[in-house]
Amino acid sequence: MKETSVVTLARHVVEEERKHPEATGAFSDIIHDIALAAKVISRKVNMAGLVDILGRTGETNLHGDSVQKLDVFADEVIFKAMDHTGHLCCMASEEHPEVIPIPERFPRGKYVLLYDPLDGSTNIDVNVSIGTIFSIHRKVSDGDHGCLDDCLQVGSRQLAAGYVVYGSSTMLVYTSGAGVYGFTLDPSIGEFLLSHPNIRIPEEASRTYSINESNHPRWRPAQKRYMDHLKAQGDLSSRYIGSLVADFHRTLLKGGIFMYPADSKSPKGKLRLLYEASPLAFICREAGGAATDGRRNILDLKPTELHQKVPLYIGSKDLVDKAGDFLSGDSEI
Ligand code: AHM
Ligand code: MG
Repeated sequence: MKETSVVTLARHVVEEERKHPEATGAFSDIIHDIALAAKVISRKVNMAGLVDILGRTGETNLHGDSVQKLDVFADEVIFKAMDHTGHLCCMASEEHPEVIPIPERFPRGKYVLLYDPLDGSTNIDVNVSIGTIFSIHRKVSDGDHGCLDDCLQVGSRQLAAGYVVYGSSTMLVYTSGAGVYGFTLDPSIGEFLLSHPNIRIPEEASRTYSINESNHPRWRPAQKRYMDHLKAQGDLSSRYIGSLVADFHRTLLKGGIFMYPADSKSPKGKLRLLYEASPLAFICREAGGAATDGRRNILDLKPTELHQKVPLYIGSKDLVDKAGDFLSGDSEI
């Protein structure tokens, strides 16, 4: 019989897990539950264009229900998909100021989930791609309940990281430290199907640089010089969506560099280390790319607070390294 060429996310994760005889299946369960949450969020995101018909956020819709903001909805969907499984000791979300405990009525496990439920949500109104980002660590604290120490781990200790981009298709991309795999949601059967096996960031292709150039007046001189350098290369196009997941996804598949530098208004940058920079840096490294804050590897930074911000330079290694050459003299990164 002809071998089937369709690989679902569930099959892929189980086959990967079989390579580790010591694995308990917990990790497969976590990915499966994240994928389920992603499908629910995807369906809701696809309805966002009907907002004028069905009711704006803060209003009551046709059915008499109050309409929730999509990022709050996404946050709740992920929490509720993960809270009862017995695999997590706690969670942390960009939407919550503190560590989110697992409700007492559920068992707790040995993993931690950090997530940005709906990144780039200002783009919802204009039908532009948005995303979800996640990061999984092993619990390091003693005791039954997870705590801040479990969340504030250096990025290189991530067990897995991934994102979902709600674009022209919905895609889930993840790594558990053995290659980066992309799955496209087939909405007709409700399954993520392997569409991008073993993603490697291309060396040379249609590469782009990606940055919000309107911040130029606030950049430091070294950043301005690096931008001039990129433009002078002549072989890079400029693209900026304003949704990190979508900008990163393009950079991963096509090559190039995404930057959100520090500037005079945001001396620590805008993006969050734990929910945005660190998981994407882990994926990028696994795909042969790199990520720094201008000087230091993002994956070596020890977080000191949950919502810590960090400048981000991520993408093709040569371009990220070159940014470092320009910025290394800048003592104020
Ligand atoms: P958010 O988490 O509030 O959505 O903000 C993060 C987003 C990223 O998706 C994107 O890269 C960046 O903010 C865009 O910022 P700006 O509008 O300043 O260019
Ligand atoms: Mg975000």
